Amino acid sequence: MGKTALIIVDVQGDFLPPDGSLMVPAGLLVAPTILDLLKDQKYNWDYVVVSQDYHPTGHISFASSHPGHKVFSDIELKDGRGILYEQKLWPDHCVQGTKGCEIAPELVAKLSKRGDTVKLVRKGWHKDVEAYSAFDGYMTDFNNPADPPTEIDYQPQRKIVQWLREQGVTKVVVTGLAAELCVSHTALSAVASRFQTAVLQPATRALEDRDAEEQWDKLCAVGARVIGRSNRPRTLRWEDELKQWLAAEDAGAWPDWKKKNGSA
Ligand code: VGL
Ligand code: ZN
Repeated sequence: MGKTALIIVDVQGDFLPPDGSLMVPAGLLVAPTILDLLKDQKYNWDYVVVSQDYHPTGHISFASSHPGHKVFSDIELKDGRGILYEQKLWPDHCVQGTKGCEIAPELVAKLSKRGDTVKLVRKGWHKDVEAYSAFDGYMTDFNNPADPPTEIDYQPQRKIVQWLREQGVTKVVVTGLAAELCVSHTALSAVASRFQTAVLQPATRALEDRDAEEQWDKLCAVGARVIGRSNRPRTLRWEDELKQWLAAEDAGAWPDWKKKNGSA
């Protein structure tokens, strides 16, 4: 049986009430649920990966870096890699060294006891590169984090995927903030790297619920599982649904056609 990893995305001051600059309205509900997940022996996480949005001042995603453009507007940009893309402009948030960048202290207290089985991933660290997926960050020690690299990494996913594979991880469960942005992008990366992937909806919250629903549909379409989806009829408590998914030999995250082609 493969190993499991719990991924905790961006549970940081600036995404949390009461005064986060990019506050997820019900964000405070996420940390207690994640703490329960970590405490409960029945889930038995082999590894935990914690992501941290980690921007320098003047980051390309900040509206304040583009005078004349409003917060939450979309703008076409060329990033530090020369890639043209559409950026939604955010208020300044998760600036390195600020309070708003800090991971929720109750999570830090619990996670810091896990030794080598917890890793930190910091993303969006380069001034001119946006990153939503936890797989696009640099991986470091949770208890003794290293400074960011100096050069852009053109294939950041490789190292994280390789590390997870080396540990024997086959299943990942994604939780945290914000549901429709960094959580869903992280889950999409996990599917693309062929991990059996679940999002645990009760352990995420969205900036906009409707946008999250759209992302969950997309994730289901590529073979991920959305556990505990709140607007669907349910026959199982999400705790039991999660337990069953974790126990399944083939949790079916990768589309069936892969198997038919004999390449799974
Ligand atoms: C996020 C917007 C900008 C997130 C990060 O963590 O979901 N959203 N940066
Ligand atoms: Zn950000």
